[in-house]
Amino acid sequence: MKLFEQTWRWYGPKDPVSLWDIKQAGATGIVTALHHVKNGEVWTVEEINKRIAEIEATGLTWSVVESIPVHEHIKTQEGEYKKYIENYKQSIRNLASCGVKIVTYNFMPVLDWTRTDLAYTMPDGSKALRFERAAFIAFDLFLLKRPNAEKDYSAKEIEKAKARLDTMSEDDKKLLVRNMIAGLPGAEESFTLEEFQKQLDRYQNVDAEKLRSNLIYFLSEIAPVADEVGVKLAIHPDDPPYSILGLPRIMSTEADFLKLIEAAPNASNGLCYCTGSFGVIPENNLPQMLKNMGDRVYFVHFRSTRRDEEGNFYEANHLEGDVDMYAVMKELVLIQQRRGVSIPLRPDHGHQMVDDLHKKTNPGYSCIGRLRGLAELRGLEMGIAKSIL
Ligand code: DNO
Repeated sequence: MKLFEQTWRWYGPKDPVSLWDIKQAGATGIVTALHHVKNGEVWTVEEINKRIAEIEATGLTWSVVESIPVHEHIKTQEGEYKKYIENYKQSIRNLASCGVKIVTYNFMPVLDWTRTDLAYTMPDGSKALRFERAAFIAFDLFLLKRPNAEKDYSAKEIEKAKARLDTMSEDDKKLLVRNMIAGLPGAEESFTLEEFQKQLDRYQNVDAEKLRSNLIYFLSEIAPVADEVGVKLAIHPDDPPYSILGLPRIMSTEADFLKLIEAAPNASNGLCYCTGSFGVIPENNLPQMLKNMGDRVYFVHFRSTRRDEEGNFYEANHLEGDVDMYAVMKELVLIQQRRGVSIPLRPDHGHQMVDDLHKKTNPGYSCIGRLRGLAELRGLEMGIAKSIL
């Protein structure tokens, strides 16, 4: 019986969650990146091996890279993007030569994931991550003051955002700005408001079509290298999965992903199936997506969100929220048996809870909430697998 490989994201030696904590959570595979290497530079064999030695000293394995960042110039095809693509290829080759064979990346302009609130109090006292649309629009219109931003919203939304702004103290505003642009864990960059607007401006002439063609170009360059050295590439969907701040989005639906496969059918070209990101759009039928794209799923993030009609969502406990975890897990169980492989899966995000409420933790990446998530997910999987296989 093939069960998922239990993995855990670790931010390296500075992560307040230690490798021993992770081992005690029951994970065997580590998901990490060389966060200290500058975006665009080659990951050397020496640095990769150093990280492997740290991980293996605890009896764990470096299973998945999350992520090798894609330099902004590759996304817009400016400046030295060709050099950055060559560096990316070299990093893939170096990782393969050290035995690390799954590489996650994303192609989101400027920002990786985005939330307005990193400590939203749940009824049980734990803290969750949240995206609140009125706060987000207030940020865009009144704090960032993005030129022409008002065109993206209805009069009602603008009014609501104004009212929301009026409830905020100066500290609340500062915190919102920081949450939006200072970089969440794993994000590649952090900015001041001015720098941020400059980054947005770089996309003025890059619409979704252009961004997609830049991604396809990038894939047409790196996928043959990945094929050759046996590395699987796993693109992460957009989070949230729709356009924000006037930026184009190209990886939010099944159709988006299928276009990539059509354009670059290489065996290495695959998906990081993230229920939390895809799950924010009600039209995304998650079990069906897994059914249709299962052969290309090389890495899995499981988490659930609860959305409402206004476009707000918060991150729910792993088995709650809008994602039908039973249905997606069942598909995953079937895919693994069919393919005869254990797919690496990690509990994505978790509530800050229990003792972690008194500690400084990485938003979404505290220990106990993810430990709870992983425990629930492995139990769910075993229950399904033993009853159907
Ligand atoms: C957030 C993560 C993302 C993800 C990247 C992949 O918690 O899922 O930061 O790692 O988008 O490149």
